[in-house]
Amino acid sequence: MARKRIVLGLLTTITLGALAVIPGAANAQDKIKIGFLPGVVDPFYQVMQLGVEAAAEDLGLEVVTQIPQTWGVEAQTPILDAMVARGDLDYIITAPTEKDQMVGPLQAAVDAGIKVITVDTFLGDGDYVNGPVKFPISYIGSDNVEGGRISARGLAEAIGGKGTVYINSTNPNVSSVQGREQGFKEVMEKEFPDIKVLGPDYNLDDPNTAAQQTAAVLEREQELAGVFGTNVFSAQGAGTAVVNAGLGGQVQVVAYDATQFAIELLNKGVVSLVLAQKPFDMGYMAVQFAAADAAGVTSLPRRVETGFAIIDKDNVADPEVARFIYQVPNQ
Ligand code: T6T
Repeated sequence: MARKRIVLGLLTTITLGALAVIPGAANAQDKIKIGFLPGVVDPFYQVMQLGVEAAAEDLGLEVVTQIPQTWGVEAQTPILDAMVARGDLDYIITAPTEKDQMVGPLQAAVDAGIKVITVDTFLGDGDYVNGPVKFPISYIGSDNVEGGRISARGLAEAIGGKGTVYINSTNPNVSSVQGREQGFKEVMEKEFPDIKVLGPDYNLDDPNTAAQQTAAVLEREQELAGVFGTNVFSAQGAGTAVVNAGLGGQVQVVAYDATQFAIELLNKGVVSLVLAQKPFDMGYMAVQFAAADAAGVTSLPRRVETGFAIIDKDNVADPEVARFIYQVPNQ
């Protein structure tokens, strides 16, 4: 964390430095106020919030955070509209919970003079230069298609390259998990002809539904060899179902998102691979981008891929890896 803070601190100094040399910029920056609207309450976004707050502290900025209790356009849009209606926000950092249906509400924010930065999930096809949606300043998040590919190779290795596997996912038309499903299927099709892929089923971000869906597949597919849980709640439910069926260690599970729960299942041999995203980085850089944009910086990258830490039983104890486990205060 300390070394990371130094690097990010350096970027902050540069940003502040830039502010100092641009006439009147200091005032503009003092004035910017940022809204943070993630997708839902979960350990991933809680770590992202730590990044947002760390950057806001380093840059002396005010951030207003509102977190939907459930995932979806119905929960996120009214909160967004209320944020816009405040009239005092200059930027909104958000994870759109649906890549098409959130275009309208966020365009309305832009029409009201608020600039948008998307983190973790994107709008349209995520290409803000040549794609159908161009108004967000940037997408800062994982390359989720690549994350899906990594997950497929990890599961294929864990099951010996043959057998039937199942994808449990959260919601349709959400750029993040959709990318993971796409990358996973692509690799299984191209690289592992002896592996049959079932699913995805959508658990609507509910771990209990994920557990029920996975239990039903375990019942139906007696030869099932592996499960891919595409996010925190999918992996939590899938892992729970495998344990409840007494198949821990037999049916391999790959978990996207490095929660404490996923790591516990890794240490118990139920989960064979955990993909840690970098939500702290996403949150920290998004605030920096807002400050830089306010300072007049016009060359911000329109897409930033934050990478992964790939965690397995051999490296989970290595501090350079364990640092990416989602540590949420008071948890
Ligand atoms: O996997 C993350 C995030 O990347 C995804 O967009 C939604 O689910 C999580 O927040 C985990 O619950």
